[in-house]
Amino acid sequence: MSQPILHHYPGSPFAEKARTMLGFKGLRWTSVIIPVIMPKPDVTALTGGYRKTPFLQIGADIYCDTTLIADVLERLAPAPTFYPPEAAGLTHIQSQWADSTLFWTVIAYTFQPAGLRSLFGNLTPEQLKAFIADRAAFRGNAPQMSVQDAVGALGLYLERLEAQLSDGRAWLLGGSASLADFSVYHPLWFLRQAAAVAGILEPHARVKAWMERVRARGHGTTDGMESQQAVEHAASSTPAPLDGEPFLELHGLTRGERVTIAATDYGMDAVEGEFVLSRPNELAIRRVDPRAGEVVVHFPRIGFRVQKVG
Ligand SMILES: N[C@@H](CCC(=O)N[C@@H](CS)C(=O)NCC(=O)O)C(=O)O
Repeated sequence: MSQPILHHYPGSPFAEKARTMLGFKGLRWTSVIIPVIMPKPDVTALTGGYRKTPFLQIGADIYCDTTLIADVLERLAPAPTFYPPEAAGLTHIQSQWADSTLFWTVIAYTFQPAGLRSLFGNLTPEQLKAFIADRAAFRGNAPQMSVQDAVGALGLYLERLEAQLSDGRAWLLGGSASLADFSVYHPLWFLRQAAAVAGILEPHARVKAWMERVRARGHGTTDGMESQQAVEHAASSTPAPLDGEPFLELHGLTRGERVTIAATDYGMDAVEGEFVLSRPNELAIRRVDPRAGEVVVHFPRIGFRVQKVG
């Protein structure tokens, strides 16, 4: 199997989640830096329209969303695990809370004027305008929150995380790291980038020490690649075979039907193709792209909607 390729950009919190997950697994990976805003022609060639950051490529298989990327990395490198038995169930529950509620609370909090200056002070007014217009279109059903509400909520969330660590445990769910650590880490990492408003972390000594433990695991070892090369790599690869895979029939849809798959929260651009994989926690479609050739695009089941075409 070829080395995993992460398509990402440095300032993305979810990309930081993926980078720290790769570091935890001690994996060697290829880094492709993608644009921060649309258009992203090489991204679209590979994903068929999904535009969120990051995504993972293995040959001609494209894995969208960090929840699924975690499962793929777990298959590639089972140890150390993201899913320690002592935290079974809770791992996914806390991770889902952090990737949605905590993430959007941090976004609302950091996007107050002083935070915006820390984060985007280096952009020209035109670049900032383009970024704001891009993200307004991207927002979809994402939760909206005032800065005042976000200040109150974030303060409480940080207190709760501090309480979770109060028995001296090294990781959020016990003595072993789990996926929850990476999901809670990335919004707080982003908060730190907004230096002018990051003081809200200060009273939380255990949270800060825990963040340092996650950071210290690093990002793994990387090689670089241009996005165009990644498209060529997909074109010269064959998707992993899916023969003999059980197909979970929900919504009256069967294997081989033409469907679209789209996120239900935000960045809801639909990807169309032939429905080829339906596992309890994973969906995939096969599509043929003029540049990337035959690719299979995979999504987690939770947070995505499958619809029959026509
Ligand atoms: N549920 C997704 C969320 C990804 C996400 O929201 N990524 C942000 C960047 S942190 C994004 O796509 N922003 C727009 C863009 O990069 O074009 C995941 O877990 O990967």
